[in-house]
Amino acid sequence: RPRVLSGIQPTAGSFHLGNYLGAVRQWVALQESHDAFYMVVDLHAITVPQDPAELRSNTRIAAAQLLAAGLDPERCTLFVQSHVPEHAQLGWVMNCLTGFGEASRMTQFKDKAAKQGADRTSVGLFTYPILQIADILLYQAHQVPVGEDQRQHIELTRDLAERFNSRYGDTFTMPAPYILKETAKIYDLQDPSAKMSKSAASPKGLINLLDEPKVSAKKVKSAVTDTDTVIRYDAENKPGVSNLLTIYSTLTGTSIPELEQKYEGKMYGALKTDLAEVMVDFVTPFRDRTQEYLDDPETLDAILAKGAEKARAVAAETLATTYDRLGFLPAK
Ligand code: AQP
Repeated sequence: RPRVLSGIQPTAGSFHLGNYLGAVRQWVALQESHDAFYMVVDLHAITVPQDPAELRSNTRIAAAQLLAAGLDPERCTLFVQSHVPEHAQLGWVMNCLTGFGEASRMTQFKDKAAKQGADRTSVGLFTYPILQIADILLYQAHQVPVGEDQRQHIELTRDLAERFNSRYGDTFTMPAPYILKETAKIYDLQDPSAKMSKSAASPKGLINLLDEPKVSAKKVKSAVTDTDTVIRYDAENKPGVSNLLTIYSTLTGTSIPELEQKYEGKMYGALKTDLAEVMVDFVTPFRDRTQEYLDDPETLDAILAKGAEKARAVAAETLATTYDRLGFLPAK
């Protein structure tokens, strides 16, 4: 079976709809056909300041949400990144192979650093794409299911795999991004030109899966659309309506043409009211299942411990080969 690897940050507590539709949903599907490794990336989380108690709690909440979304520890390997020290170890190696110039071109870093200001930006945030390279290469992943915002990092990962392999001999599998066109980028409900993001300008545009369902329903109902009246998918000219159609279609499995037909001659209000209901039907059981996992932290921690053990077996082997190729003297 081909291998997939992906990760999600435990920073905000709740996942948002963009995380779910852009990434986690694909993770659930891929565990059926792939040898799948999924992790909660706490090492990435500390690239910005975190409260220790909150980070610990949010890490469990993230794992609980992944299970609630449908990850099955019998079908995939679910773990916490810091439980596998090889990530930081290979991360250092990759830091030494990456050019300062090429790291400086990462647009995610530039965007985040611009929001924070130079004085508040850590070197860790600058090098986080390089840690991501290590995350992927450690597992010899063939595919990396992520949202569109991560594409540039996967390209850098490919460059580094190629560089290492040509310099030191074939060591790493060449990974490819796995990005579904339809859900590659879910947009902010208030500003459909921006991606839905936890650091959005206004919380009104962000659907947090663990919010009270009625809060999410209200956000859907007040989504920004346009002054036209036709319910039609046209990402360029009607980004707000198109985003709602994408969300509706993905959550219900109804195709966009079918939805366009269903809402022919109807007002935007009808679409929003129905989608609000769809949203409530989706988040209500999701929240309940997440809470069930959180109510039993021992079982949750045991799942993560078993996952870390499985992940370490693979990661340690890759790291040992890498160290050997680099010419490190083996520890006796
Ligand atoms: N709006 C989105 N549409 C599609 N996919 C998205 N992802 C994030 N936002 C969208 C995908 O979710 C996965 C996990 O992302 P992360 O843990 O890196 O979270 P993040 O990028 O920190 O989430 P935000 O909200 O985008 O954070 P900020 O505001 O800090 O930039 C990834 O696969 C990502 O592509």
